[in-house]
Parts: sequence; C-alpha cells; structure tokens
Amino acid sequence: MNVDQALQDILATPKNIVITSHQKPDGDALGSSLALYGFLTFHQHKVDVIFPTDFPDYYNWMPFIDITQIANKTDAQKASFLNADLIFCLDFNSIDRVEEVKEQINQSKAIKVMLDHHLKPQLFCDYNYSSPKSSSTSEMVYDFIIAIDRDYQLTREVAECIYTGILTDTGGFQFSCTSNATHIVASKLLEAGIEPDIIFNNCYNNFSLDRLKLFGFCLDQKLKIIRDSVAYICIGPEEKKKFNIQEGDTEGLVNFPLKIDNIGISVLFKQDEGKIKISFRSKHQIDVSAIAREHFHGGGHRNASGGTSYESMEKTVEKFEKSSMN
Ligand SMILES: [Mn+2]
Repeated sequence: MNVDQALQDILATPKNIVITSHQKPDGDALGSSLALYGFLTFHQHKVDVIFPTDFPDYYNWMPFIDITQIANKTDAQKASFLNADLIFCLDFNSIDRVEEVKEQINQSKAIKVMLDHHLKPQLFCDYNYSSPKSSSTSEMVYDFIIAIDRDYQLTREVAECIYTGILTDTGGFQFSCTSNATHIVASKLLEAGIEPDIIFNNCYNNFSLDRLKLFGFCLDQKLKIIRDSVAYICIGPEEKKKFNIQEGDTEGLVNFPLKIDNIGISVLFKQDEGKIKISFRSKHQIDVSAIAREHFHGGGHRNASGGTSYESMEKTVEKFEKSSMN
C-alpha cells in the first residue's frame, strides 16, 4: 500500500485521533479498528475508538475491547470528534453506514482517512484508501502499519485483532477474496504468536443453546428454495421471541443453504424495527452486490452483501424473487 507522504508526516508526531467503523460492527470492523488502535497508541497518539452501534457479546474477548465506546452523543464524545486531528473511517465507504456519528464526522475539522475494501467507494475522506481486492480492512491495516513503520514489531495483541478481521471476512480463508497476500499476512500474524485455534473457537464455536436451536429451526422450517438454485430464510418477530434472538445471533445462518450443491444464492430476511435487514451470499461468479445495490439500498462484495427493505416481508421477498431472475 502506498500511504501518502503528507499523511505519514502528520502521523510522525502525537495526534488526537478518533477511529470509527460501520454500524453493527463485525469481526473485521472490530479487528481493523482495534489493531490500528494498538499501533497508534504504541506511537503515543491519543486514540478514541467509537462505534455507531453496539457489537455482539462474543467479541468481548478481543484485545483492547474495553477501551471501545458506543456512540452516545455525550459532550465528552462530541469533544473527541471536534478536537480530533484525524478521524479514521474503517471498513465502510459511505457516510450513510455511520448514521449515529455522521453529524460529528461532518462537523469535525479533522483530517479524514478511509481504509476500506468494499466495492463502489464514495470518496468522502481527505485520504481514501480503497482496495476491493483486499480480503478485509484488517489486512489493509496490516499493509498500512508496515507502510508507515517498517520496523514496527507486531505485538501479539495487534496480530490477534488483524487475524480476527481476516478470519471472519474470509469465512475462515474460504471466500474468493482470500489471496496470496492474505496468507502471507496471516503467516506474519502467526509469527507474532497468535494461536489460530483459540481465535477460531472464539469467533465461531461460541453459540448459546438458543442460537443453535434457532439455526436448526430455520433450516428445518423456514428454508425456501426457488428455481432449484436460490435459497432464502425469513425471520420474523415470532422466531425472535421463541429463540430469544440477541444481536449477532443470526450471523452466519445465511451461509448454511450454500452447503447444498446446486444453491448459488442464499438470502436471509430479518424483520427489524420498521425495516427488513437483508444478507446476501453467493458462490462463484454470481454477483449479489448488484441486487443489493439496485433493489435494496445496499451493497458490499460480489459474494457477500447487505441491504434493507422498508416494505412488508411479503413484498420484499416478491421483489427479491423478481430481481434475482437473471
Ligand atoms: Mn470488512
């Protein structure tokens, strides 16, 4: 990665920095933010990590997780944004993904830096590092760190954060975004002393009994298959109540229908307050980001995207069935 010399010069002396990432932070949002936090605080910067909304409890084991803040519009937090010299925007490329801190970012005179790997970036920062070829923003943070400080000795904590982001965004090194470079970075992280089995268990083998039963129920009772190749699951208030669904509990469910040989697209529709949250997954060359972008106010990656619908569940599914025809 080529990091502009001007930005490197700015970072050469201690600064006030805010790091933020997208709503409902996932492993990559958390991993990239916390890795960058570890690196920047090592270089004596004063850093606040502020997420727009809360993250699932099963990430509570992550290094530095205790220093994170959730957006609350308190005076202290407003001051963090206003007094920041720099704001890092990680793992999102449109200001609409950070509704809860949008105003603070827009009002702040800080220099803004985007590090992101999603398609179709909106270049809303002063420095925009967009790399859709990278597996994850965490992999980009590794590149960023090395570009700025060749001699930096990767700590185990920072390595654990980067590995978490890479692991979760590649689905355990299985998605097409996993590259030669991804594995080289992973090898550096292993050299820094991370234990991959522990991180894997923390990220994936962490279900509550309710959550496992929810998965079983959805696959048994809610899975619909159309045209032999497209699968979808709808989750409404009933399931939410029955299985006591918590934030993050449906994470990963959308991947299961892809285990069927001839299924190329899998979608999860989840009723939220006043809207339906949609996750899209696909195999091979099938591009679900176009469906998400063109029909459901969303976007993302070719094989993994997200969107939102403000119509009823029935109408949303109908619209999806039509839009996925070609
Ligand atoms: Mn990501």
